[in-house]
Amino acid sequence: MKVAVVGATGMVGNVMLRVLEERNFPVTELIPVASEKSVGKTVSFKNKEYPVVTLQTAVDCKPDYAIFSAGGATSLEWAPKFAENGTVVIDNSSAWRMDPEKKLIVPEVNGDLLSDQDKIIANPNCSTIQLVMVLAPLHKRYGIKRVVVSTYQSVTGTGVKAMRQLENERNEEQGEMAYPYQIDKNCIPHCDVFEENGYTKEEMKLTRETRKILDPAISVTATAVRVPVVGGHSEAVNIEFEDKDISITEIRKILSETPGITLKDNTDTLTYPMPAYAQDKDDVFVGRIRLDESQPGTVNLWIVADNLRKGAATNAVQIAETLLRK
Ligand code: 2RA
Repeated sequence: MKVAVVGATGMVGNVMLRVLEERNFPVTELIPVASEKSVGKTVSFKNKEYPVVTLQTAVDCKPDYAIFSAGGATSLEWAPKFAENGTVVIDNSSAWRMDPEKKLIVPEVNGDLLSDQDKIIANPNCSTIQLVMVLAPLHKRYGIKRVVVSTYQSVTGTGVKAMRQLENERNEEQGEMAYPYQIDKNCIPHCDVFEENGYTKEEMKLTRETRKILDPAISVTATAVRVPVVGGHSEAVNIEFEDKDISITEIRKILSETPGITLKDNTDTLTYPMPAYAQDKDDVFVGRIRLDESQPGTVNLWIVADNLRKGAATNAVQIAETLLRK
């Protein structure tokens, strides 16, 4: 398989290369793509050095797959060019997610929708992926009416500049600011840009993408917060079900038996998910499962996942793996 990784030198692109290696995806030729300033550099993959090339060169190579993590503008312009050449594009930007003609896929949730006719496939936003991984099996069993989610998002979701800002602040050094405010010892209720309705794009992604993936009838409202951690995103989730006869024991059983989910839920042993322990892992971790005592048929729970792995790179590679099995 010829595989192009567009954005290969970026934070997510680097993780994509590692995941392709770890999962032994059948890459016979890697085509790393990055910005003009990186052309000519090399990236290491399976103990071999591959030269970084331009987007046009990569299109001309007619790869079997092109996995993008290079921003929406690049994807909107170049994904169709790859697709016209017969390449299957899996895009990690938001460019195609809400396109009614494009599929928005979490393999464990709706991977069965994929077909060999799909040429541009959208990878959901990281905070959406970990959320729907947990909602999907519960929606199937009880029917979900409404979801209220508050996120606690790692600075890695913003990128290298944000990580540098956090490190500089911790070392009491000056440097470029990725955020309008200090991030260390702080929480910033602002991920991405604000929309007319007072929500941020990040918050509306959770609403729009969850409804597209699971069910447009589900009501979703979100608050997305940036926090000074690096291991992954955390989410406090309140789920109101259509079926009011819910059982915490059954919910725990359903989640523990769902592929891709690890249950960490025992307050007697202080067992619950945390981003410092989710880092570099591919599962979605769930705990703090408890009835919402203020409302029948409603549960609270806590979800943590590495936003660079299952939240981006691993999910994208799993989409490619799913297509290989078709
Ligand atoms: C963030 N989910 O965390 C967004 C993009 N990676 O900022």
